[in-house]
Amino acid sequence: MSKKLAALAGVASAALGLALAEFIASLFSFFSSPFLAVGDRIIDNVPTFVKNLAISLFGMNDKVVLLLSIASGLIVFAALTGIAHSRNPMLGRALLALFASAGVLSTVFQRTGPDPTEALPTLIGTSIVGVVLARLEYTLANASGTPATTDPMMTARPSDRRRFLAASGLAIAGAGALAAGSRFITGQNSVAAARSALSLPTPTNTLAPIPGAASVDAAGAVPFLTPIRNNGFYRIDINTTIPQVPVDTWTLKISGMVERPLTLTYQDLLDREFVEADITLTCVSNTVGGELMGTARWLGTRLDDLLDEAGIDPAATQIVGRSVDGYTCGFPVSALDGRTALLAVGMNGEPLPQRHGFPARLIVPGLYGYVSATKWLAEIELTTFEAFDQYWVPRGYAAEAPIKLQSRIDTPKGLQRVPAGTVPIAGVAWAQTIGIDAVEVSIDEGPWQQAEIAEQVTIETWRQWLYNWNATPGRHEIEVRAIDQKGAIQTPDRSEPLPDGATGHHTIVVIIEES
Ligand SMILES: Nc1nc2c(c(=O)[nH]1)N[C@H]1C(S)=C(S)[C@@H](COP(=O)(O)O)O[C@H]1N2
Ligand SMILES: [Mo]
Repeated sequence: MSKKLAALAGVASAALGLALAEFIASLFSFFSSPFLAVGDRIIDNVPTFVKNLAISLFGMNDKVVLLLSIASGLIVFAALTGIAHSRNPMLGRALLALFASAGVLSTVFQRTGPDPTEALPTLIGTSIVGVVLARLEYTLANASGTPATTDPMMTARPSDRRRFLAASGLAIAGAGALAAGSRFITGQNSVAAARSALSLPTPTNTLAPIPGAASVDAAGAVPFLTPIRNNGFYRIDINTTIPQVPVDTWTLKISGMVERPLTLTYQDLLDREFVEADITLTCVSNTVGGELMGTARWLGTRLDDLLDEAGIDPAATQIVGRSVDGYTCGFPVSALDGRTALLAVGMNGEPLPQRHGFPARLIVPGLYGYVSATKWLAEIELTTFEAFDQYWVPRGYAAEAPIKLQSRIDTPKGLQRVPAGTVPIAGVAWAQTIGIDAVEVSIDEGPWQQAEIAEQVTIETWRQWLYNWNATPGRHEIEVRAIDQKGAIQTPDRSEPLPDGATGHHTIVVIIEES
């Protein structure tokens, strides 16, 4: 049988089977999408250096790249299965079984624990692949009345070949229709609708708008509050798609080493006292000069008050946040030292966006997101560091991770060409919970010069800085460092984000041209 036609039979049958499995999964909320589950299992099991490489190559498009790679891998695998099946049906079936087991294992073994019923969509889909593949290849091989191993292209009557192509086309069209159907069903997103209908509680401390004096006057400086729109605020999590959490059935458990375990509904939560706070959130994967950070005006209820009501057992050392996506964060009880640790429901004046953890998440100033900022929060468990390792700990990251003293140059950009004269160099510096005292700039490894620093909004946010440089033509190096309010000077020693955050000075090269 022609290799090309056998490959087509493989791809057409796999498309139909996979689309059917996805369609069934979309119909019933207790099934997860097999395709996305494979992505999730890859994310969980990929070595940490590969994850970091993916972030540095593709940034926040890493998930799209992952899903496209899985899709292309599937097409190649389906084509090979079609060819194998036409030569040796047993081999074809073995490959199909391999295909099925990837889907079954990925869906059954979710982060939240194994669930055998999850295998169903994949098993139904794979059976369809098997039947359709055999049927298509039979049409071709049998049309000529010759054994399956000879090439029907040589002997098949044109009408048989046409029948085969029509059947394959039909299978692909059917796959398209099913895929569109499941997209439509998952697109009927009632969570998004419920979110936009919510009205947020009024805080007891309505904050004034960010004062103009908190920002520096330089084109290219970042806005003090990071806009959420157009994915302006970074998103990092372990999910291929954004978890959908309906507010009407959402509850938050407070469990473990507490005197009074609590369960709160969303309404119970809204009935609490709320505060607004400006807090800068930072990802441990942020490289020196990187953009995996942002500042928002969060609306939340204080975590220390809430846990006081539950009554923390004095022997507890770790606060673990558990999420509906199976993710876990963990940070020391001692971090509740008066800083504005929040159970947040609002961000920049709107309900938490779904990608940032709707309906509720944790925000703890001064701790990297991975240990503290649990999105789509489901449970807060009091435990010890001996008893529990959060998600990233077995993957090589530190169990405790305060945000390191850092600074970043936002303008000019590295390798930018700028006319000679006064060039504003500006950026941000941060030492959440301590505060920034000074920022210094060095040109071409010359002496450290004081930058102007903008007003400090709170010690839980970044602080903007500006240095007006009298630039002369040539290639120049600009380096920045920060000094915190305890007098610590930012270290020049370079270290990678793994295991507890990058260090080193942000240094860029610019080309100054004759003006
Ligand atoms: N449920 C859940 N929460 C999570 C994560 C996750 O993968 N799942 N990632 C954490 C990490 S590593 C960071 S840096 C922050 C990022 O929050 P953002 O996406 O809102 O910027 O969320 C944290 N909370
Ligand atoms: Mo992170």
